[in-house]
Amino acid sequence: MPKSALIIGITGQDGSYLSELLLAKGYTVHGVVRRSSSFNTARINHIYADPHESGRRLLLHYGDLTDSTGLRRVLEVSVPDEIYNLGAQSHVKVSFENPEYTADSVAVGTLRLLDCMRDHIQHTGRNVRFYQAGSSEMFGAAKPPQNEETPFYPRSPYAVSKVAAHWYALNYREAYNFFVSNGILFNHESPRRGETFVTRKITRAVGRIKAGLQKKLYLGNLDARRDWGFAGDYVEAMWMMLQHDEPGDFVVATGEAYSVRQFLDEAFGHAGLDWNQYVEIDPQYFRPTEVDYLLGDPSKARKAFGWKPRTPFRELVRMMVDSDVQLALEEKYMAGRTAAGVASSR
Ligand code: NAP
Ligand code: F7E
Repeated sequence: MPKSALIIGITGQDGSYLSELLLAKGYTVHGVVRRSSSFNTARINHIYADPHESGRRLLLHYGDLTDSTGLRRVLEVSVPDEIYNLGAQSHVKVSFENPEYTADSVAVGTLRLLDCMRDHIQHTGRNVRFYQAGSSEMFGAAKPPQNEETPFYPRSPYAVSKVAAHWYALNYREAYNFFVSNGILFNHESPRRGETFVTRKITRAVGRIKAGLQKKLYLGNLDARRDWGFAGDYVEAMWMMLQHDEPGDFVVATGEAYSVRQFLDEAFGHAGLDWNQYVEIDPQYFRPTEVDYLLGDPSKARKAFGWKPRTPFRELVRMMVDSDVQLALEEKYMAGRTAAGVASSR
């Protein structure tokens, strides 16, 4: 029987890659989309099929992690074999501005979803597996390298909320013997990464500076070090975790860390530019409490189900720069067409 999956956070970076992966494996994919006054489905438009078409395997439902009634309804309608909870207010700096909403969607939202699943399993007797999107931010100030045994030391409302979600998930595994796995994923990026995360902010700027659309790039702490991988590789680990014999907690990382400064070297260098001429420091991008150094040890995931990263740092940066150089050229072309349209209408 083909499987069915429910993805909360399907419109995000990871949701889009995971949907592609599951559709390619023959799954029917249900996704939860938030109601928004503007379109928020840009990352999944290429796999979306109109509801009037027959044989669709991607189905979208309105819902929100802050609304348990809606989540319950989506679960009953979609009847999934696997649930992937990727939904979150996922920006660390924003979580200092909106801590309460971050806790509500990330921590309590996970609890709501787990409890909907509990009722669903108990009244249907079905087996449902649950993936929780945990984060290396949970390690925060803990000394690198970090693995599954490293104690959490969260440094932001986002990270504290992810720690709570991690423990809710673990508690549902132990209390009810459910198949619930926590992925502890280190930073993963792609051309679909949100534009306010540092990697994409940099590669977008490289493209726009090259195209003459931007003069400066304002950043915060350039000394922070991160273990950056490719999102396409990391969604495979999520899926593998739910196919494994036993549920558990697994670190997913590359085992290499680079500073923001090194990311700048690589990204601007690839475009033939010197970042020192364009980058300025703006203190508004500093965080009240920073996470200095994240470096993951993914050996448990490798041993348990054979996952390993495929995309090295350099290739990742180049992929993102190439994509954003192209995007900026399209942006410039469209701006030119609009300007020409305005001139000819006068
Ligand atoms: P992302 O691009 O920010 O996507 C987040 C998704 O969650 C979007 O679909 C968003 O919807 C949705 N969402 C936000 N608030 C919601 C709410 N209240 N109810 C339902 N959905 C909501 O994040 P990502 O990079 O794909 O990451 C996926 C998950 O992994 C997140 O939980 C993130 O915290 C976690 N994570 C990410 C990384 C990383 O490096 N990328 C590392 C570790 C963990 P809209 O499109 O409408 O905003
Ligand atoms: O920051 C520094 C910043 O926002 C990385 C999320 O996906 O990964 C992500 O969280 C570093 C930090 O990612 C700017 O201070 C400097 O040290 O790209 P980021 P993050 O905070 O690591 C984890 C694993 C998640 O789970 C999260 O959901 O870069 N930095 N200057 C800057 N960061 C930003 N955003 N903007 C700057 O201008």
